[in-house]
Amino acid sequence: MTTKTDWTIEEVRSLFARPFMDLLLDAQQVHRRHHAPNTVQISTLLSIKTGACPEDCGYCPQSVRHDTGLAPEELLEVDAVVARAQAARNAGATRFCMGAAYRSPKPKDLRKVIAMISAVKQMGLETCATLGMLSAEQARELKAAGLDYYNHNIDTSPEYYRKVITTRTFEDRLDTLREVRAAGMHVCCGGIVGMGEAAEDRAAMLHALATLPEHPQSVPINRLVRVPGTPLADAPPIDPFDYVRTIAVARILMPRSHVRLSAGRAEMSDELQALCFLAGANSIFYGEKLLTTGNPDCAHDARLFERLNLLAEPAAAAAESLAASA
Ligand code: SAM
Ligand code: DTB
Ligand code: SF4
Repeated sequence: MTTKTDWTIEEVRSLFARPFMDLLLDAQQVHRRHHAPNTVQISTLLSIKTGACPEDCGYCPQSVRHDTGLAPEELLEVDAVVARAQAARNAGATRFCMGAAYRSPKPKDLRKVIAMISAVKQMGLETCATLGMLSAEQARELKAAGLDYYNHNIDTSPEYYRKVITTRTFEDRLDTLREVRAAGMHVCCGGIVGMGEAAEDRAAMLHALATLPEHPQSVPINRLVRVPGTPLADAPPIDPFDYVRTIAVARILMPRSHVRLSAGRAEMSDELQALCFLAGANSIFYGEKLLTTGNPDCAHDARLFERLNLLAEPAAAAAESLAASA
């Protein structure tokens, strides 16, 4: 069965305009047609190279241009990454995502990252990396090393993008996404809300994602973590219900994708997260840290899963749902 990729912006706007309860009911029904109910895919993040990034992304604590007090760290050693992946697997994660504060990876660093990917893959974990812009050749090398997913977010609408980042363009992001698809890797691509964008920008962001040649297999919807020292430190927080609406519309537009309740969970109540799961979110980042900022502690998340009768999705089930969507 093919998945609709020709959504019009009017269709997206009219989903956002629906009464909240109707939208949630529809999103949950779409969710149940395509995914096992009550199951959530679990990824753990690790920053393998931290800070001192030359890009000027207004939201990011790792940009060299913002004084956030973050201590930069060189690329980690392979053994250290393997130890962290082992701990993530023991804690119940099925996917391990390695993030680096690069504009794009340098050849020497890429060789080391490739060794990390092969080692993590051999442990039976799904692998994901986010390393900035890639050439076609780099994407092929990562695929050959065993990389399952590449995370590269469009972050916001094409129009709002240039107000948040000036050192690269929205089209640069699309170019890398094309290379990742061409290399045969799964795409993890979403964005951030709560950056002072208008409701129209959220509609345009989801429209851009849902009209890619293929829906990203994984769609992280981050709620901005407002880090002091970044230009967006004082951005007005998004209404929590508008965050839930964004999740619900993403679920309806991209029915087979995993929609991830991503950054920002540390500031969300358990009740708000439950509403997000009802709206069709079925993936989270698990572990006490995202890349440089905090995430709910594991015991709290385990208890939340218990209270909501949620189960961790086995890696195999994630693979099956991907195969069904192919
Ligand atoms: N440097 C690479 C890049 O930009 O693609 C990879 C790492 S970058 C930190 C990965 C993603 O983290 C960004 O695209 C953005 O969506 C997200 N991110 C960064 N800072 C954030 C923040 N303060 N709140 C929410 N999401 C954030
Ligand atoms: C994504 O969409 N969110 C993650 C992951 N992909 C790499 C990163 C969130 C970063 C939040 C800010 C920080 O911890 O530095
Ligand atoms: Fe660098 Fe990525 Fe942060 Fe932008 S989002 S400053 S590219 S680490």
